[in-house]
Amino acid sequence: MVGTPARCCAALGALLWGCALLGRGALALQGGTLYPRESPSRERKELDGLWSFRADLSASRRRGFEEQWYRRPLRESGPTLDMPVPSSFNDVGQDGQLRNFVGWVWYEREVILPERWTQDLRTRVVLRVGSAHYYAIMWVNGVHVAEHEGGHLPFEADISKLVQTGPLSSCRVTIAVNNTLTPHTLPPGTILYKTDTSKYPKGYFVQDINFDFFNYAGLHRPVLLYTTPTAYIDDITVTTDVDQDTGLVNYQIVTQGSKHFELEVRLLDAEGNVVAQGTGGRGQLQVPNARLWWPYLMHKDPAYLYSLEVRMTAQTVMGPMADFYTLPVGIRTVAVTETQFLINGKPFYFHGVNKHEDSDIRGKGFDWALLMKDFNLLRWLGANSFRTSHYPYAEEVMQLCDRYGIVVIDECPGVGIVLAESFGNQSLQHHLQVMEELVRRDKNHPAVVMWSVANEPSSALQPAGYYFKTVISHTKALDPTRPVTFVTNSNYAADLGVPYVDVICVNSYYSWYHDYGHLEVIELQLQTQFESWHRAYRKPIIQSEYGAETIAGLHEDPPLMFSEEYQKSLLARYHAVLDEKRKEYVVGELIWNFADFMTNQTPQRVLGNKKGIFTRQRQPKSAAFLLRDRYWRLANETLEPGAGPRSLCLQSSPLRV
Ligand code: GCB
Repeated sequence: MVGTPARCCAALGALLWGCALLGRGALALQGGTLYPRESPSRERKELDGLWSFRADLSASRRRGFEEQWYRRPLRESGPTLDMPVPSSFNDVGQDGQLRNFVGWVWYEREVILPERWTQDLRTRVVLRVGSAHYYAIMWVNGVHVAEHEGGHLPFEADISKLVQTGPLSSCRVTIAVNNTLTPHTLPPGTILYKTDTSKYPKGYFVQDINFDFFNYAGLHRPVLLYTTPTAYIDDITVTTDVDQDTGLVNYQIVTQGSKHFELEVRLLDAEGNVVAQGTGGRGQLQVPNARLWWPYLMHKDPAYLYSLEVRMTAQTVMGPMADFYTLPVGIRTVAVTETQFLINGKPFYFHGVNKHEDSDIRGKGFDWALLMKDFNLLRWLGANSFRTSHYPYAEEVMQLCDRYGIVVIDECPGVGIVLAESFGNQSLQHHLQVMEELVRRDKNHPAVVMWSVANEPSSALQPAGYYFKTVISHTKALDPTRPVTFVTNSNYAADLGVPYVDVICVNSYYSWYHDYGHLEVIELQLQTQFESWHRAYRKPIIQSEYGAETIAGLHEDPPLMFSEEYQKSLLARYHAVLDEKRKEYVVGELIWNFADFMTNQTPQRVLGNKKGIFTRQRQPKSAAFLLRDRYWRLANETLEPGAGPRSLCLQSSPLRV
């Protein structure tokens, strides 16, 4: 538990926006963040559904704290709305004020707990939030249990003591969420007060941001309760290697709750046969004739997963206990040379997309149907990879990537770092903490092959060199097994961060933001871009964004901007150069963007960003078919002759769902 209500309110008294932002959230981060899975020793209870909700519309946005709304059921302190969880709150209602609301919103849910959870003192009950954007404070039965900064990573609180105090079998979960962004949050933002009273009412302010997606807010991912025994497996770290035909699985296990325990680990293949076993908190399992985890379309049997079963048996003052946790494990290696990105020692070419977590009504709210649609589209397209532009995606997304062999560049929310004050120590410390949380959450996913610490920062600013050197070396220390990058749009000669990356990821929008309307300049400009970067750094390069705004159904030939023809021509011209350079040192291309997505309202955006090859409703524009032909052709080149799946790749419906 973190702090007391009294402390919490004292801290809140001093601020209007973004709560304390004093790193107190770090207290909620101790320990591992293993995804809550059911096992013979663990249960789950999902709290998805309708929650009570209220936006604090008071001028100070602090009324909820002043009146201590968390102390009593929310309905007793004023009117409430029904709000779905998970979902952004912005687009659910008919109220324009809520869509653009900035400040604290309050969520509350009463939960009935199984009797065993409240009576059995050998049970540990944990409350876990998948994502609350941006700053969250959580209470159970009016008691402050956790605080977390950052909208895209999970946090949790052990609430056993609170729910095991008496015969009560219900608990009231209250979560206050603040979407305010400041120069020191990730992503950063600024609150602009408009003080000219001839133009704006008193107290008028807007949230300013330097990134191109709508700052959706709320409880975006599942909230759940889960149990473990009080002596439990807290964290598992797996790294893998390959020695000829033998797969090496290195494991490290952290436990809590007892000093007297034993650990047994077993590695099972997909048919459930035990292929290796060991004991103790760390060790190496050797798997003869290992089946490797290969990316989708790189092998006839991609995404092979083993299961690592961990069993802890402990002696405690309350008697013997056992905890079980099963982790999917893919055996694969990743390496980078001056010109190549290697997976399992073979050159891998990223032909994929950039995505957003974004859809109608639910905004950034997690949704299984949308997720499956997106994965089906990715596989239809022949995409073998995506970047989690511009923040970590839901854990369930990463699990599907493991399962389908979709390779991931895992990006933190470091987008829009453009102001000098966002390169200071406060921002840097928070950025380091976010990388810790991200690596802790995603380190065991075979699909994750590279970390991206930022997108398009002002990396030519003087402090950027030290800043990125520090963030990147910290990330490498957290995870020495994966390359690290950030995505740049700076000039190659001025960029101070790129010296520290393993792979250069470059965004460019030739013939869109520059020389717009002039498709004929693309080839020359793109060649110059690649040659300049490679000459300067001798590192592999990924074209991490390129694209054109396209209104579905708008046709113009010869191509004019915003038409489907223009998007196709622009892409095709990029592809001509990519086809030359991928023979040398270009190791990937990621289209901007998979689907249209919502942004702030600006004169440049027509109901959001329309650079998707699919509409926001996931219907294809013409460019989707162009890209599909290309990706399947690229995949077909990669497959070894005689490997069989060439024909699989050429089938019009190549999916085995
Ligand atoms: C970029 C950004 C991305 C934008 C995109 C665009 O360079 O990385 O977030 O949405 O350009 O469409 O302008």
